[in-house]
Amino acid sequence: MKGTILFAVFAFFLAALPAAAQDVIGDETEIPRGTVETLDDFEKGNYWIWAAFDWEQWGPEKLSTSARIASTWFSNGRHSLECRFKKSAPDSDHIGTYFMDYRWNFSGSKYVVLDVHNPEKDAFLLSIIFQTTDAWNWDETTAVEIAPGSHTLVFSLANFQKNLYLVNRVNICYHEKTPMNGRFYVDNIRLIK
Ligand SMILES: [Ca+2]
Repeated sequence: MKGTILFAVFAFFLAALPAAAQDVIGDETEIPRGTVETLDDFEKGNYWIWAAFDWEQWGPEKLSTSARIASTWFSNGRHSLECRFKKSAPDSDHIGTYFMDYRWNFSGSKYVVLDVHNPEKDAFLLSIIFQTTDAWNWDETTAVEIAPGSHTLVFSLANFQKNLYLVNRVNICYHEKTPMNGRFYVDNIRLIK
């Protein structure tokens, strides 16, 4: 009887854990302290598109096939971005990207942090690419392996500090590990100063 009650209490605490308790991976193992600025939480519409045939002038076909608002998984509010991808073909690239354009000034930002959910049975890798300055530099973070489940990703921006005054495009970049058709979800992309 005592065991049953203990188990029930334990199960209650497990169920009550907030989304923020999911594992933190990437350049830090804890969410860094600092001023938080939300880049997108997907609650006010969709400003993202996916790299498709129009990117082929820059290289082979990408694996990204759609970027749309979803409510099947989210870490804040009620919505996230669902990014779909297809498995590579012999002549295709092994990445897919999902991007948003604007002219941001992220000067002073030390980290980009986002919540990611992988509903598939296999892992993939994910990085963030800021295309910066009028030269459109390709400022890419180290890719992190995304196992099935939910994670908070922390990427250091230490290598791009001098370019952050002008960010033209933010790319979420999927890197294929096991060829598969699938999807992942992204929510609460924020910058930490
Ligand atoms: Ca959200």
